[in-house]
Amino acid sequence: MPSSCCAPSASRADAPASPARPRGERSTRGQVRVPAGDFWMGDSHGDGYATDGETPVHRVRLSSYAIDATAVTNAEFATFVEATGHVTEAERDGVSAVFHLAVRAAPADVLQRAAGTPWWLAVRGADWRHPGGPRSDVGDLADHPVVHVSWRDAQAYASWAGKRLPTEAEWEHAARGGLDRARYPWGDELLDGSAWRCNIWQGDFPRRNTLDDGHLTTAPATAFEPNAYGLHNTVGNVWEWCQDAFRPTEYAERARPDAVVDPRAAEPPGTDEALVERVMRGGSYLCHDSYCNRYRVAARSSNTAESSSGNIGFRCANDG
Ligand SMILES: [Ca+2]
Ligand SMILES: [Ca+2]
Ligand SMILES: [Cu+2]
Repeated sequence: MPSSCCAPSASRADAPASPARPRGERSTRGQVRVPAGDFWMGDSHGDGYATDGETPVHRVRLSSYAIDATAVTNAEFATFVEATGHVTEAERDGVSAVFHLAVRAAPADVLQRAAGTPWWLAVRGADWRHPGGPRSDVGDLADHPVVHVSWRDAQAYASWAGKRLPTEAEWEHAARGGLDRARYPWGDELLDGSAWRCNIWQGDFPRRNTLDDGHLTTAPATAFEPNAYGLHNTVGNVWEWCQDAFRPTEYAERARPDAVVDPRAAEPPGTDEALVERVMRGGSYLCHDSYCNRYRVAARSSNTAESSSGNIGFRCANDG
């Protein structure tokens, strides 16, 4: 199943939605402003997986908006948790998905392998404070993106912070940084010169990582050069939740001669909120040509709103 190849879905016990909390006062701290404009959304290169729905390429017009320059970090998420007492879905459920080479847990805490993706292990006690499992912590990772957060956790953070999640169109427009129809935030070539420009996988997936880019799992949120809009690590590092519900047919239904204005996916009616497939963008430290080339600005993936794993995080946006 393409949507689970980079990050498995959780099947959590019935859990109540997070308690409603007062919304924080609007804040654009850490955000860059993206001016109103048009761009071509989707895969102009024929690189994508057909089932992901990266085509047809279509013209999109966006109002101006603001978006975080980096993914939300562990330090930022810790401030939120201190202020609100928020308990993430992974903490409440007591389990989250960890890449096999990143597991730091007693054997008894390694519960199962994900079907079809045996490099994903369900680890008891893996959560945002313990990204590899109970024998790990975020002590040295304050400036790394927070992971093991579900879409619903991301919503709770954004609301508290006076922000919101980006729409899928906003995410892609910002990640492109004005380079129309390019593959990556810096152009069309993965490597220009010898230095890596993003944190993905080098070597033989999933066993041997040569660490050419310096990172087996997450890199600091500001690692690597930002794009022309000032955004770091849109592609690679961690997948990033977007606001929209995911449908592979979304672009096909939008395509029309004139630009689509401020698109957002319709909310699916009558579905359990926890099980709605939500868009994730940008790929992660596990992406590799041989397995999943979703480290491109056009690439799309999804997971259910309750899911979490060691390679999914988020950044926030704002109107205006
Ligand atoms: Ca890497
Ligand atoms: Ca990313
Ligand atoms: Cu991938």
